[in-house]
Amino acid sequence: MMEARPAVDDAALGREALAVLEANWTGTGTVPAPGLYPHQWSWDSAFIVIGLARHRPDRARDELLSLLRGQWATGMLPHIVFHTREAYFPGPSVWRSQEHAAAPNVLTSGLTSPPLHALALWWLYRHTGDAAFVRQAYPALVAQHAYLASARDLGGAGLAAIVHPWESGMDDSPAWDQPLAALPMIQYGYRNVELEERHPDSDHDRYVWLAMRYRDAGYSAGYLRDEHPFAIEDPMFNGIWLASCQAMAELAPLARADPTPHAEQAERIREAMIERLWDGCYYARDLRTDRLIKVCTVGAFGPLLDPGLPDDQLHAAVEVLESARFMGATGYPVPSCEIRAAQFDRTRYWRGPSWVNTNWLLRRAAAVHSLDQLGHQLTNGTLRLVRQAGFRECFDPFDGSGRGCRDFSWSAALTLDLLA
Ligand code: 2M8
Repeated sequence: MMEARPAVDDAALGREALAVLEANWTGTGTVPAPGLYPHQWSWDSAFIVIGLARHRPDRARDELLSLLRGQWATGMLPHIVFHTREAYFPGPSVWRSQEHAAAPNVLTSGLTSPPLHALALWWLYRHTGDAAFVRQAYPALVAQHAYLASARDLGGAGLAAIVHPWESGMDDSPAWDQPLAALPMIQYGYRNVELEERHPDSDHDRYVWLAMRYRDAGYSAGYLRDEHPFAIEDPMFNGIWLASCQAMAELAPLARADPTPHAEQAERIREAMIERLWDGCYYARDLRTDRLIKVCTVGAFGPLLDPGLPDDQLHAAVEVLESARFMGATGYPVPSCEIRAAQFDRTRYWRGPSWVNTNWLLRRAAAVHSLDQLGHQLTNGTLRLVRQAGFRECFDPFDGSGRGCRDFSWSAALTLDLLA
């Protein structure tokens, strides 16, 4: 049920958000939340950069640079940069990044995450005009995008494939149920009590098994292409990548570079998503079965971030978003899975609850398409969630009650942006 919280005005909410981010700053980076997530997570950091852009640009710059210290020589930007040796499972002793020639000195995971960083850099530039910082960060992001375009184009059509549910940022999304079920039954018994409300142990064991297979193959791109059993073209991951390519095209002149390759990359992604992921709604494509995974999740709306999305796709996708399958049926925006799906669960993590980060991404999409009413709904609904329940990790989309961690960094950071 909804927790009672004293009413807070905008100024007080902003101060609370900044205080959460200050408390979650370790001196080198911002942890997603105290306790459960004691390291730096990649797309969390990008959202934090976005939220801090207006208020603490110095901290936003440090956050991004700190994350970039974890980049591999291949260009891969890892999904976790570790600040302490263990304290989270799977930690450095599982990933063993230090044994890999391409890995940096700092300990990291071996997987990547949604490439939101160029959009975050663009956002920071937009609010600070700091071209020198763009020049400093730009080469790392060129390398990140080149890695995705080469090592991750496993389908050969111009999209980047994720090779693990963790890479989607939405680990237990119903979209991964089928591909996970096709893996062998694993029983490690790595029980993590805090994760109990999220995914069954059997799924968590499969996550670990998949990560270790990739590790044992030397994090090799050839292995991913030819053998790895989990390879998926996800519309949210690629929609974010496309938006980041467009951001790179705008930033390129500041870095005295040519914008054309970034703009061309964005077009390739747009065309490939329509060709391969569109069927009345965007779906993820399982490259191992070469079939669409026909469950509609909040990930379906990633391509809306593209200002060049053709009208047909734009209108059809917005209709689904506003319908009783998503926002039209819940009191709060936006459930992480369509509510009519058998897998929908309002209490479980990425299987139903609403998240501030995906709401923010959709609000950004509404802004690029001048969908003002949708934008207001997303802004007001999200602010209502945090005002009522605090900076929780996620929220029940029907009654707005908070779920998961408290003092969650991206909920606080993006609230700052929503308040502006
Ligand atoms: C969640 O993912 C981690 C694994 O990376 C976990 O479940 O332990 C996701 O919500 C992901 O999107 C997020 O980046 C991470 C840290 O907030 O937590």
